[in-house]
Amino acid sequence: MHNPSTFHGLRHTHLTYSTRSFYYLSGADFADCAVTYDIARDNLILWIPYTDPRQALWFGKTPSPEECKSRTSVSDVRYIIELPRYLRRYLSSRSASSGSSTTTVYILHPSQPPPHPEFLGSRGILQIDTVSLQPAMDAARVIKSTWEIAAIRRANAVSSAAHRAVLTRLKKMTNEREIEALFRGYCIAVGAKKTAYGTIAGAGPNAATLHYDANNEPLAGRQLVVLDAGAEWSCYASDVTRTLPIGGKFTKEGKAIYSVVEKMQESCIRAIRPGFQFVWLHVHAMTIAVSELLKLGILKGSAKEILAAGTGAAFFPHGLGHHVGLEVHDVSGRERLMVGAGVRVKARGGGLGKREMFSPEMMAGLYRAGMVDGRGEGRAKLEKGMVVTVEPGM
Ligand SMILES: [Mn+2]
Repeated sequence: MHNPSTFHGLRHTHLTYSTRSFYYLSGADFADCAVTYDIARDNLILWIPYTDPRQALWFGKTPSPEECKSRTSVSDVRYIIELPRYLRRYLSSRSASSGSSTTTVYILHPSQPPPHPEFLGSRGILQIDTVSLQPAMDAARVIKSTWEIAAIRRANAVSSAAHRAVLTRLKKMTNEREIEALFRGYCIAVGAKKTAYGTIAGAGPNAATLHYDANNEPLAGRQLVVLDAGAEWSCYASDVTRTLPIGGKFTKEGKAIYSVVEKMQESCIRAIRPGFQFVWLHVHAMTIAVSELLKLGILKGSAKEILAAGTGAAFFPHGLGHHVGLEVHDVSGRERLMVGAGVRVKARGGGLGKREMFSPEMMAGLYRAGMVDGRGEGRAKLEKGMVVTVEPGM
């Protein structure tokens, strides 16, 4: 697998998708590397570029093989110029030991073939499989190791502290952009140079746009601000969203809605455990939303009827959560977390990738399908080692 030069590229593209998997396998987050894994010998080798001294004058040094070895758990680190010879030897030894003239090399992406495949091909028949590795990588990435969980916890700790730093300064701020600046400045100052996604600081009606990112409107005359912002630590993401009262105090109405969301969140966090279908938690959150909105008099009628009609989706239209890992919306493994067959909706415009929106029809369908008892089939069950967000909203 090859790590292209644009490691710090856009999220939600194939490019970053595969560079994140590259980091997952190799622990290297700099450009122009390759990684090979010999399954039979359990031999994982990181191939790194040699930095010419003239190049180092401008861009600094890339890590040496010794440095890479000391901070990753790969079997070996070598210069990438030796890779073609390694592959050639590998292919000859494979065809000698298996007695077959065909050897398959699995790569993650068709645009990242091994170097000089035509030359390698002359040693036997080289088959390049570009489809099998991705699902295997996703299945591995969806279950986090203790090291990965520690990195995510660290990212979370930075995000939480940065959120609190915003809260203590909020009364003195006049524009959404000051919130973003303080949040990001705080993260950088403590060593989390990058955020896991574009910071969302939406005041007043802007808070209702799920992926608002302009962050440049005045706070004056507005009651609440939604801050959805998370730091990244060692390439691992965090995702924290809070609603804050701009003047320092909630109004009676603001507090009432805030409390509904808080109740949904706390209850889901209490209920979450391995073996549960995550989508059940979504229905659970919706059930609380409907009963609380009935108490407030915002909805009228019977909870059962409202749930069966899916009306709650008008208030809580997004999915309860997603996997978090090397990407803020991390890979799902074999089954998606929130939706089963036939209930997948793409965001309008597509620019933000697939977002799981829950229309009233879908919500009603889930409810009718008996998801409320958590035993419905065909949707992803939570497993030990998965890291997911629990983020109801209203
Ligand atoms: Mn999120």
